[in-house]
Amino acid sequence: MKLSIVLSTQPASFSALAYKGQIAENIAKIKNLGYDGVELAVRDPAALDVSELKSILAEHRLPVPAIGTGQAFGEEGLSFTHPDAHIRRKAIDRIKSHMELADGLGAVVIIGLVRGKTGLDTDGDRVEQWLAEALTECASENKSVRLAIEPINRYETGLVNTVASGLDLIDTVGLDNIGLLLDTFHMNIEEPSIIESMVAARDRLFHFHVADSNRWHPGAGHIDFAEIIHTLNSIGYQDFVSAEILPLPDPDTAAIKTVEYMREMVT
Ligand code: LER
Ligand code: MN
Repeated sequence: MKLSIVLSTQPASFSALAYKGQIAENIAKIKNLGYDGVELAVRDPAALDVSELKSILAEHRLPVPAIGTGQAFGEEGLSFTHPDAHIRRKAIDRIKSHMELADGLGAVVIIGLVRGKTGLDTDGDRVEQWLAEALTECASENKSVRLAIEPINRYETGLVNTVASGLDLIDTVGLDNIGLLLDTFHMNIEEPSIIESMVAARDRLFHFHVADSNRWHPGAGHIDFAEIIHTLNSIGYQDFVSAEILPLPDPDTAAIKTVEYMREMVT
C-alpha cells in the first residue's frame, strides 16, 4: 500500500490537515516518517513557486498523488455553482490552473468543496447543470489530467454526498478522466455500506482518503480499516491511500500513528 498525507502549501482554515506551510521542512519530515507520497492542498497555484516545489519533491523522491483544491472555496468562496456567473468562471479557471500544476506532477485534481454548497440558488436543476457544465469544461481542457469528485458529508455540502450520486454525475458528464475520490470519514456518515460503495466505485476510483470516524488518525475511532484495505486490494486499487486527518493530539503524533496503524494492517 502506498501511503501519503496531506500538506497544505499555505496556512488554511480547513481543520483536517496534519501539516500546513513550511513546505521544505514538512516534505522532509513526511519522507522521514515513512510516507511514500505527499498530497498537496493548494488554494491558488499562482501563489506557489512551482520550480522550487518540484526540486524539493525531487530531492526527497516524493511523488504527489493528488492536488486538493477546496481552499479556493474555503478561503475565497469560488465555486462551480455560485449564482454569480463571474465567480463560477473564476472557479473554472482556477481548477484549470490546478490541472496545469497536476499535469506537471502526475497528480489527480480533487473536486471537493469547489463544487459549492446548495442553498445559494433555489433552483436545484440549475445548480446541477452548472456543476455538470463546469466539470465538462475542465475535464475537456486536458484529457490526460484526471479529476476526482469527492462525495462529501451532508454537514459540509448538499451537493454529491454519496458514491451513488457521484457515479450519477460522472455518467451525466460522460468523460473518462472524471472519477471519484472516496474518503472514509465521509463514507462513514453517508454510505449505507462503506464496502458495497467502494465496490460500486471500483472502475472509477481515482484516489482514496483515510481518517477515522472522528477524523482523527486511523485507529483512533471505530472504522474497520482491515476490511477497507482488504476491499481496496480485492477491487484492484493500487494508487495512494492518503491521510486527511485532524492534527490531534498533535500533527506529528497523528502522522506517526497513521503510518504505524496502516502498515500494521497490511502485514
Ligand atoms: C476534502 O478532501 C474533504 O474531505 C472535505 O471534508 C473538505 O471540506
Ligand atoms: Mn477528503
